[in-house]
Amino acid sequence: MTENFENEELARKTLEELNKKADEYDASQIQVLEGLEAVRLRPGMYIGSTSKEGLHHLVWEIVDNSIDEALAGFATHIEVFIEADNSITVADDGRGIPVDIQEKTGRPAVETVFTVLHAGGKFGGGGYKVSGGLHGVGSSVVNALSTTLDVTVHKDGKDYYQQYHRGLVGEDLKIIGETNLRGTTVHFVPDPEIFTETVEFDYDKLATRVRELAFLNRGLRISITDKRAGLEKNHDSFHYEGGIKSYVRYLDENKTVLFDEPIYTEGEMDDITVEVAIQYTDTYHETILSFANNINTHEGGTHEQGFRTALTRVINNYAKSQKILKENEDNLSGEDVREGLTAVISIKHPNPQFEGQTKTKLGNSEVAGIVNRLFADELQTFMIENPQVARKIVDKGMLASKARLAAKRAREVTRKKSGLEISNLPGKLADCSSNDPKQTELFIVEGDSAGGSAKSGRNREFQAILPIRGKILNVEKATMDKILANEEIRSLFTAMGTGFGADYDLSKARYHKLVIMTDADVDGAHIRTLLLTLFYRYMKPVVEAGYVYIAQPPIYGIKVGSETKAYIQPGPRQEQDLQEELARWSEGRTKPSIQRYKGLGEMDDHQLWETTMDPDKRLMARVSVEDAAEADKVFDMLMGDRVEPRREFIEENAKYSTIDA
Ligand code: TSJ
Repeated sequence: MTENFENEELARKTLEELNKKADEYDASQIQVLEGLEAVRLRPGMYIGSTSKEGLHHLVWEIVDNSIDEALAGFATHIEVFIEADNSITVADDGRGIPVDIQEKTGRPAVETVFTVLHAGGKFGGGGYKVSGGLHGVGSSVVNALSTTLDVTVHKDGKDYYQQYHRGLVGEDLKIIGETNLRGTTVHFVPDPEIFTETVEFDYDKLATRVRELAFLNRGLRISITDKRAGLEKNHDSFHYEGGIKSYVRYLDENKTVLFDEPIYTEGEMDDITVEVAIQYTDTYHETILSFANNINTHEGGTHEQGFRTALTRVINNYAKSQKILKENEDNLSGEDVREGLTAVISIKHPNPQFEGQTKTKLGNSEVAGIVNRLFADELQTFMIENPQVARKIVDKGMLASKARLAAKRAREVTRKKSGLEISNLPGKLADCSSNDPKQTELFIVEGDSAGGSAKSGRNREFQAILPIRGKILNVEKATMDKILANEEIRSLFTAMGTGFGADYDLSKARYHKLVIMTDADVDGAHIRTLLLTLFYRYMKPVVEAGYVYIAQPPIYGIKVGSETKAYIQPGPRQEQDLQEELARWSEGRTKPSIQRYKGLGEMDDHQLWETTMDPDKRLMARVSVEDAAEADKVFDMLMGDRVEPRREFIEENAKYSTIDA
C-alpha cells in the first residue's frame, strides 16, 4: 500500500512536472509564433522597409553576426554569395553557433537564435556585440521574412543542419556529416510575399558595403561573389591591413594629397575603441565619414564633435607655438582647418546611443572627450615629429582663412547687387503655376532644344523647367565666390529658393522634386555627375531629404510607319524588351523599325511628356546620399589634376556607349 501510494505520489509529481514543462514549452512556442507573426505583419518596423533597402538589409543582419565573431577574435574570413536564384549565402570560419540544448527551452541554442525575436548575443557572455543593424534586430527577423532559411554549423567535428520556413522550424537540428572545419553557413531565400517590389539583389550595392566593412574592421577578409547566370560574373575580395587608413587612401585615390601617408590614431579608453585617419587634399571641401559600431553616422555626433574640437585646437596651438600665427592674430576657424580634409572616424562602443531623425547621430556624451584626447595627443606628436608636413597643414588653413574672408566680402557685394531672392527668378526658368512645393517638380534639362520640348510638353500646373547649357562650372577647383558668381548655379539656387552655403534652408525649397534630365550619352552622364556633385556639396539637405531624382528617358522607340508604338527603357532588360516589342509589332504585314534615342532633342514635346515626364508613365530614379557621394568621387576623377584615371573613365564609358549603340 505504502509503496503503491508512494509510487502514485511520485507519478503524480512527475506528471505535474512534465505538464508544467510542456506548458512552459507551449508557452515559449506560442511566444515564438507571436513574435514571428509580428515581424511578418509589420516587417518595416524591424528592417526599415520592404523595398530594395529592406531586402538588402537582410544581408547585413546576417553578416553582422559573422563580423561580431571576427571582432571577438574567432573568425578571420567571411564570404557572401548571391546564389543563382537570387538567394543569399553567408559563411564564416568562426566557432559555429552553439548547438547545445538550452535548459530553458529544451531546444538547441541555434534554433532559438533563429526562432526567437531578439535572441542574439544572449549566450556566450564575455565580449559585447559591437556591430548590429540600424534597427537592432537579428537573425530571427531574417528567418521570419524568408521562405526558406537553412543553417549549417561546423563544430566539434560534426556538421549540424536545420531548416526553417517563414520562421517556423522545418525539422529538428540534425547531424548530417563529419568535418574538421569550423564555422557557420546561413542561406536564405527572401519571401516575395514580403518583398513585393523586388527580390533581386544589387551586386554593386552589396559590394560597396562589404568593402566598407573590410575597411572598418582591419585585417578582416571578406569576399562577395555573384553566381547569377546572364549577368557578368562578379567577385571581389577585400582585406585591408591599414583599416580606415586604407579607407582614407581609397577616398583620395584620384586627388592630389598633401603628404604621403594618412595620419592614423588608434586607442582605447573605458572599453571604447577609437580609430581616426586623416589626410589633406588640394580641394576646397571636407569629407568626414564617421562610424559607430560599423554603422555610418551620417548625422555625426559626439565622436565627430570630439574630433573637430581636437583638430582645431591642436593646429592652432602648433601654429601659435611655432609663431606661424602671430600672438595677436585670430585663430584659424574649424572650417579653415577642415578645408581639403578627408577623415574617417570609427569608434566601437559597448552601448552606443543613436539619435537624430534617421538614428544616425551618435549621442554618447563621454565619447567626445575620449576621441578628443586620443586624437589630439596623436596629432600633436605627429606635428612635432613631422614639422614639414605640419607646416603644410597650417599654411593650408591660413590660406583657407584668407579665401573665406575674401569670399565673405564678395558674397556681401553680390547679395547687395542682386541676391538669390525669389524676386530675381532667372529668365530661363519656365515656372509652374502651383506654389505648393509638395506637388511641384523642377526639371533641370540639358540643352536649349530639349528645354524647349520640355517646356511645351510639361504639365504647367506643377512642372517647372530650367534649361542649362553646356557644362556647368567645375565646383571642385572653384572657390566659394566663383561658384556663387556662376550664372547656371545661381539660376538653380534661385529657382530652388533655399539659399546658399551657411544660409541654406531646406524648408524654403520651392519644389520637392528636383529632376535631372540629361541625354543618354557620355556628355549627359558628365553633366549629371556635375549636378549631383553640386547637390552633394552645396545642397546636401535636398539630397538627404530624397528630393533629387534622375529622369529615365527611353533609349529605343518601336515605330510602325510614322507612329511610335512602344518605348524601351534602359536597364538590364533592355535588349530582351526590345526583342519582345519587335516581335509584338511584327505581326502580319507590318514591319516595325527601331529608333534609338541618343539625345532628348530627338523626341518631340509630346513624346517627352509621354515617356519621361508624365507621372503616370515615367520611370525616375531617386538619388540617395550614397549615389551622390559616389558621383562626387567620380567627379573628382573627371576633374582632378591626374590625367590617367580620367582617360580610363572616358574609355570605359566609350566602351559602355558602344554596347548601348
Ligand atoms: F545570426 C546568424 F545566426 F544568422 C548567424 C550567426 C549567421 C552567420 C553567417 C554566422 C553566425 C555566427 C555566430 N558566426 N559565429 C557565431 N558565433 C556564435 O554564435 C558563438 C559561438 C560560440 C560562442 C561561445 O561562447 O562558445 C558564442 C557565440 C556567440
